[in-house]
Amino acid sequence: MRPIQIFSTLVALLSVVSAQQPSVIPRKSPVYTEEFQHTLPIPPVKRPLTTYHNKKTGKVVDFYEIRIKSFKKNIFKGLGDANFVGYDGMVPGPTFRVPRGRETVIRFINEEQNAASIHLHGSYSRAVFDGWAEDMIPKDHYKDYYYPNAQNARTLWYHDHSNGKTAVNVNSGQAGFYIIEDAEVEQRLCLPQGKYDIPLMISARFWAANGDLPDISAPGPQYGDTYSVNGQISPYLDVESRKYRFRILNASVGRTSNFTIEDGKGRLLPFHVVGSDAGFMSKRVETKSLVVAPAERWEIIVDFGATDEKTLMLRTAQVFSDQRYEISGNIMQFRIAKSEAPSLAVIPLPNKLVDLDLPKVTNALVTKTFVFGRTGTLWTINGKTFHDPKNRLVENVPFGTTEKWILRGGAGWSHPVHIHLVDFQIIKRVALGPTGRDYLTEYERFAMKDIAAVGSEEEVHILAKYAPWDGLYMFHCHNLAHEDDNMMAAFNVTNIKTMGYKDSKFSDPMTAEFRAKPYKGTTDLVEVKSAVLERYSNMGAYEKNN
Ligand SMILES: [Cu+2]
Repeated sequence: MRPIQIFSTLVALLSVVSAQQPSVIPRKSPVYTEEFQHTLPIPPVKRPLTTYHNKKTGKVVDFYEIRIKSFKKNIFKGLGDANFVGYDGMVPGPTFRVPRGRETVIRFINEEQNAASIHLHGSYSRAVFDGWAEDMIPKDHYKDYYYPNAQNARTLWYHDHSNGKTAVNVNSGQAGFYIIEDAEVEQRLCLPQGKYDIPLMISARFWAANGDLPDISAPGPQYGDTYSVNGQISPYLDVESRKYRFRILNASVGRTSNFTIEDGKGRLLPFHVVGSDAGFMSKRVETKSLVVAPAERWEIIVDFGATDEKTLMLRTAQVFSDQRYEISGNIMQFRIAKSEAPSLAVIPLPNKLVDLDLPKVTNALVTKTFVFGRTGTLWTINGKTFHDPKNRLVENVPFGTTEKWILRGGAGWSHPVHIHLVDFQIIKRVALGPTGRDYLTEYERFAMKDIAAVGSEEEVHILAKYAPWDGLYMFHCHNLAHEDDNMMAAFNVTNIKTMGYKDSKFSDPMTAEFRAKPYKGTTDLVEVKSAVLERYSNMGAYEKNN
């Protein structure tokens, strides 16, 4: 290598280091003085209020009701209470655990000033039930969301998706887990169940000096400097010396994390990644670190029987070019006690897990490129914004076809890109500059996804089949500050022959029949069962014949 080459290589290497290690910004939030003094909260499991059995189709529909309401909670000892708005007045909201194949109707009642829209992230819901940003529930109104739950077992989450206010509403607590379970598959894989299967909603937030949530409605970066897990800052969790299944969700407004599990001497405990956004992976992947971008879900198996340590720490490191604050990298402490059931810990995980439903390219492959960039003062997709109704529909996709989409980011920012309706396969990541990665992580290679982590100076290539319904859907950056300001667009899955819809009833998200209605103050469960659930379950929304 000639001296000039060595020099330029050195410059390139240094620029990678400096780009990945932006200067440290002082903390904005108060110091948390009760680290590892509070146990990890586990959100309660939501129970249905009534159930409808459809004699004609054999389908079962469970009915639930959730109220969006404000509540106060003290977060910082010695400071004032924080004002949250959460599902059923808690953060995270209650957890849904739904057996695969049982349909649900969930009535969301909004008691608050901010209008709400609810997206069940990870579900192929019809467009009218998908949480279209303008299909909002005003104060004292309700909307019934009808979900199919026919997809393979997976960890979904429900969260606010309202127009321009998603960051504020999610940050103030509007997020919860929704799990589709498949007992047969989970037993075959010998995965930890019951109290050994724990959802972890991890959020990085800012807090105001008075202990409240700050107003984050103004445009600008919102990376947060203080982590909470299931709503608790720096919790601890008592575990037994055996295997656990953790369903990790990054519910942060903007920050990507890189998780490790460390002992007191900085040694990393290896763990297995078994599930992703779209359920189980094709094989388990052993790793010592896990990058989780906003809205991504990764399921891991941690064997606390594989260490002699009494405590371990879930830690995070800085990733991408996210603004770097003085962050305590210590997120949660595990305190390990001898197992009550040591025999379970010795059952090995199978290497092969499930067959993925990979998109097949049967048509001449259409490739489309989307640039996630900056236009003037706005975040845009190919220069377009969601707030511009005339131009926000950027693609028509013929129903049932497979397309390759190239998601291209710029320098200095990361964009976790979410495409509604579909699961996709990430086939390639290209580095566009010195800060970009040119590889897929090992766990991305064996997973189906609904979030693609596009880092600084990266291009991510994905393959998806646009099915099983037609309709108008959103795709956007899931850094919610970018999404609100205005990095979101729409695509239209259409009938091949007419480029229109076979039936627009479920395909136009603003269809009047399904919009929010005034809430009278009580719900008549007899009427719900005899009329509402019967009507939904007979309207054919989820019959795969179009
Ligand atoms: Cu973004």
